[in-house]
Amino acid sequence: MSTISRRGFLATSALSLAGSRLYSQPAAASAVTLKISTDATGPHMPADFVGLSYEVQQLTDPTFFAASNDGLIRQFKALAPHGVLRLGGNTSEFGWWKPAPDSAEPEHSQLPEVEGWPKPQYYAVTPEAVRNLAAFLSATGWSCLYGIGMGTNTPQRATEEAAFVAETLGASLQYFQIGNEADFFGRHNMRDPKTWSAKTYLEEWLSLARAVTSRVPAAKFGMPDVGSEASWLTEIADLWPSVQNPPQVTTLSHHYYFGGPATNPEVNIPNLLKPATMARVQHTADVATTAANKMGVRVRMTEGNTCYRGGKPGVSDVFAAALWAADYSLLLASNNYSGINLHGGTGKSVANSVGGFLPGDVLLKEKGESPELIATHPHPFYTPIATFGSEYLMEPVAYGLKFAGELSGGTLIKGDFTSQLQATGVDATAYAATLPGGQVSGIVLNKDTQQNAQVTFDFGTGRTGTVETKTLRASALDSREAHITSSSEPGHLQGGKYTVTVPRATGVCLTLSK
Ligand code: BDP
Repeated sequence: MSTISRRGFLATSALSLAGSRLYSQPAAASAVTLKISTDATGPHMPADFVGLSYEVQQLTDPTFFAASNDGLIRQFKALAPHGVLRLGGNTSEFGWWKPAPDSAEPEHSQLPEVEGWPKPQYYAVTPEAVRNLAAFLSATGWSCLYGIGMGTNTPQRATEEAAFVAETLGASLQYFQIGNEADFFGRHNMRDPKTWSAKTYLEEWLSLARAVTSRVPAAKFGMPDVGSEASWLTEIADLWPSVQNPPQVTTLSHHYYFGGPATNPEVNIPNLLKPATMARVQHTADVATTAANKMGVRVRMTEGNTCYRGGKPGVSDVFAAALWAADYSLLLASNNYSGINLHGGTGKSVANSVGGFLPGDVLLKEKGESPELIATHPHPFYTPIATFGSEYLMEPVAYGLKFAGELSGGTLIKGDFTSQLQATGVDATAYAATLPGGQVSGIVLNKDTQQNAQVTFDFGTGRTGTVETKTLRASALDSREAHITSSSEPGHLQGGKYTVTVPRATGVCLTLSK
């Protein structure tokens, strides 16, 4: 790490200017009353809703996911007491299972290089890495979605790996995924684009999953883990009734990146936070949940973030990403998703997953930023937990995920809260849930750069109790920090109501005691 202290880092003058412009107008407050009816029960948000996604290649350093990696374990626990670690990414197509130190490396397919896709460099996944992963999961209280390769794998190797992983991870293994973003295999020369489709994918997937199931009868799966084609979920759900002896699929999965790559000017803070962004998320959720309902399973967003190919400095690594992550997570929870995994890891593993370098670094160099300043950014830029030397730090995007996790384990309360808020002209969203302990929590995310929102929660006349408040905030949307602070004193309801002012670019979570 450079000599510039990461936490003491101040935004560059360009960023500070942008920040002051974002906050230059006096704030108006728009007032709204949200009726919180605990009878209006919506989806259950699992206790382990919050998750992270890492490249399978991360396993090539067996000391990373290991019981000895205290710093990383601390960050996982700080993010969520129970979370889900997903291993996958583009690099999962280039790993091979090496059961013993003297196992011979298989012959690999000769693949041409494709921009934005890993160079065809293969690496071994070893029993040591999987054993250490098991200990890491026990130490964190997290479970795992384990990614087995599809692009260059064979049923035999997939089966051997699955058998070892199932036995070693035990109850920490939620399910296997086989293949990452197979909908892009045509584009990436992994398969013949002329014949590759949801149907041919399903046939190939079934041959691998059936092989795994023959060795591990209790094996569960999530699929198809598409990068963009949500229509594959629809097609698979339509084809599923005709599948003979179907493997046990518990989850339909897809990925989501708001935009990309870093050089794309459309990837900016205003676009990330505007209501139309979440309207598109809602559209995909409608497609995905319709397919999942048909199959009697749930949906999980297994890999995503603000900006593909490793993120964009000034968007992915700033407070705006925290508000985005909180809102995105809760919108998916209110659509009955079982969880979300934001992608990240070390700079090297993610750079390898996209062809060897991060476009965000090129962008910073072109802007004339010095190597010392570039080193103060997290690498990859979107990573929820950043690695700085031997230190691990939760980035703003992780604070957003953590904040959304306040409702984990709860039952969401139905209501058109967001529409009501947005009808007043403020870019804010709201969610509410009954928590397992009987408390009621409401979260307001004010993404507006100008207006404060004055929100009255109406819990019903006769309801009494005290209110604890947590705030998700930073000095500006483009600040490289995020904070979650708690109220020092509890508040009180008045006539069953509680009013809170949610300043622009701030999130507030209030929890009413049982
Ligand atoms: C996804 C890949 C992942 C990459 C990520 C990115 O699955 O391996 O790291 O994009 O582009 O499509 O940042």
